[in-house]
Amino acid sequence: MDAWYSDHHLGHQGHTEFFGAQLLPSFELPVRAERVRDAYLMADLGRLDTPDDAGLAPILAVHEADYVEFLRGAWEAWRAIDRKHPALGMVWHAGLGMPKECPRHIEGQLGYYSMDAGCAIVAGTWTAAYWSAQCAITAADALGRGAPAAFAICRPPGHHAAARTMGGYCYLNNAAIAAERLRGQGHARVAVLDIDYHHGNGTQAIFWRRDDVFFVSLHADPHDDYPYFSGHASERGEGEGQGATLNLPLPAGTAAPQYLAALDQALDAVQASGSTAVVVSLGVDTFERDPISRFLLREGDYLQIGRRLARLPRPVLFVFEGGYATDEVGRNAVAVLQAFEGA
Ligand code: Q9C
Ligand code: ZN
Repeated sequence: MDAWYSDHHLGHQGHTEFFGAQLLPSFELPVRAERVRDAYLMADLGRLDTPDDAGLAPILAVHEADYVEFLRGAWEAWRAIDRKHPALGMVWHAGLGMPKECPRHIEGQLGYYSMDAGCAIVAGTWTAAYWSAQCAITAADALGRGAPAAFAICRPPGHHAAARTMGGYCYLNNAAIAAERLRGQGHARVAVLDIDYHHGNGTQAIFWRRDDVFFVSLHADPHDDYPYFSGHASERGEGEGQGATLNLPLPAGTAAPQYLAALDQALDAVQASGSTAVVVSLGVDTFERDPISRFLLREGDYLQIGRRLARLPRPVLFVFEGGYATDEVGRNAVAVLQAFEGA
């Protein structure tokens, strides 16, 4: 399968996150995507290309225009206050619902448009997020031209971003944008299978009331881990989307046998959904040595995952999400693709 990658992600670096009360360099580093690209090339799976520029329209098909405008201008606005450090929100409207009025002050806007302090903004953040989304869009278009599978090496990741909210290192929801693009190609039903360690809360929210995109996710039980406020098994979608969301939360310490059993359940659900195209949110932060996660998958387990994913209906678009063990992130992500292709 071919893959898409853009160097523009390199401008999104030097951003920070809180670990308790300590402000640390973010775990979400440029080297992650470089390692995935290198492992992809090493595995000789196909061509690596830079994405086309499909413009803002496919992004605006998922995200609200005011949010996109905010992302584009946030760094410039922040510079009026602080010319040295990343922009980071610190006041939220949690529990109050989306307020009617968007604040004028950039600090207020950062809180208005975010769910947590996991999304610092630096000079290159918008450009990086834009081209990350373009990777997913161009890869989806390759499927539209008949490719059975494709790989979007996206950075920053996307699955925590909702229509008007950033969070958890994510600004634009690459997987949701790709799913929408596949819908536009005439697929009546598209599935998003999210195997990142964390619940894909943004993707779930975007498709919550829709039955044309089936969302299924395997992740750490939100009672115990980020994003805490969604991902429970009881969440099944609403309205038209009732039944089109399926969450399979797993406990800390989950290893391959339990994980693969849940994956089988997810694959059966995708099959039953009648989807004719699938987006896989491919996070490998399920790895035993991932620095922010608590599952225990080993390198060889990613081959097992890939073999099972070969049961998915085609075409399949892999969108890179999380994975923070920088030494192994490339090998683990590409192991999934290799086994998928070889199966
Ligand atoms: N110390 C993805 O994997 N961590 N995002 C919160 C902060 C947020 C992960 C704890 C983790 C977000 C795409
Ligand atoms: Zn994750």
